[in-house]
Amino acid sequence: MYQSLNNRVIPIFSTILKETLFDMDFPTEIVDSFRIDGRFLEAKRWGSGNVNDTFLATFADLEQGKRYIFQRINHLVFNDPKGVMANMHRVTDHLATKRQGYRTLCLIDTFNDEWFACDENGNYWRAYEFVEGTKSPEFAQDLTQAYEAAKAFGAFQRDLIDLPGPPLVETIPEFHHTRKRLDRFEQAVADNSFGRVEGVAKEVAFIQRRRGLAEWFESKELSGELIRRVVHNDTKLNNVMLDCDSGKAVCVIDLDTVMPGLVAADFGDLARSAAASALEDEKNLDKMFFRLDVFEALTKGYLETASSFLTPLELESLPLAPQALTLELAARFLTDYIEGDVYFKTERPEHNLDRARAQLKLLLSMEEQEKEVREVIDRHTTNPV
Ligand code: GN1
Ligand code: MG
Repeated sequence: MYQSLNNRVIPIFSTILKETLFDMDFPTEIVDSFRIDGRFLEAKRWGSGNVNDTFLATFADLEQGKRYIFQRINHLVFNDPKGVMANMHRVTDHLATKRQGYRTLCLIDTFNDEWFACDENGNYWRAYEFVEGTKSPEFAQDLTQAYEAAKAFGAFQRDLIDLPGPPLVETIPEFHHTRKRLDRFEQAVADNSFGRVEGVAKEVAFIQRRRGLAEWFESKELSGELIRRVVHNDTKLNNVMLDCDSGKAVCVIDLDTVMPGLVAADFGDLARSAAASALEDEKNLDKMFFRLDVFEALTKGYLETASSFLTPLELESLPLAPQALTLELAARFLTDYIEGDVYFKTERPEHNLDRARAQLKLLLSMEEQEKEVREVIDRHTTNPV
């Protein structure tokens, strides 16, 4: 990568290991493990995920080519890949019984009757049918996309309320525990292992001043006022496939982090991604602000499907949720930058720093519009449709 290791202690996993895994080619023999008819033709890298490796594979079928997604689960991030797949199977099975206008990811099983297969390097792979005729924008290009995606995520939460069986595996414990994420950030700043903190003093201070926001969510969760439900936990706009023609939401994807959590995390992360005016790693900060019109469309969509089950305190948590999730992700990106870029995939030396700065600019814009954000939510709560 961009940094020599210099015998320093590297948190989570080493840069060398990360590089080996992230630069991998598609191991074509893996396709033989899955129950797929037809002859494998080709696979190409797909999507913009920051953690897993995704490939779109084409198979020659009797009628025409058929396409499947193959994905390597990053087991340095998800250290219980079997738990991830067990969750995914339970969730997709349950959603498939609902038939409420959305498709469910269709997992392919292996000849060993498992939902994953391992390659010769010990990587875990899964496969599912590609959702044809759809697209997944990074941020909303029009209000319909925001409305549709939010409605789909609300329906996703609603349809999992009666998921039978024991709680889902926590695939990444305390994933959206913002206060603990900030503690981890403070630790990285204190360690300053790569000497990068001096260059980001302004950003560090900006994050530190906002700790109270994380503490509000923590206190409401500890007191039991905010309840934990099955939520998606990674509700970026690009995790909803939208029909290319009608723009309607077709399928919620990326189910690795579906587990108990707060609805605020889903609503907040969707607003963070969909209502941003620019890409997550935009370098020109003048281009990055929070779009209130998009936020209104997604609030309308989310409350259409979620207002039937949300508690009064969950509703009260919604206005601050976008800020909390944006603060959390900014802190995660900056932590990764300070620790030498070991978690998120990076394409350039200061990629994580650019991402952190873009998120902080977005957060500032959310803060400036907090009053309007509250008015939008009030309007759609008292007058949901
Ligand atoms: C990661 O890889 P992707 O895009 O699905 C991250 C999310 C972040 C997101 C930011 C497991 O998701 O939490 O919000 O990047 N996923 C994990 O783009 O850390
Ligand atoms: Mg994800």
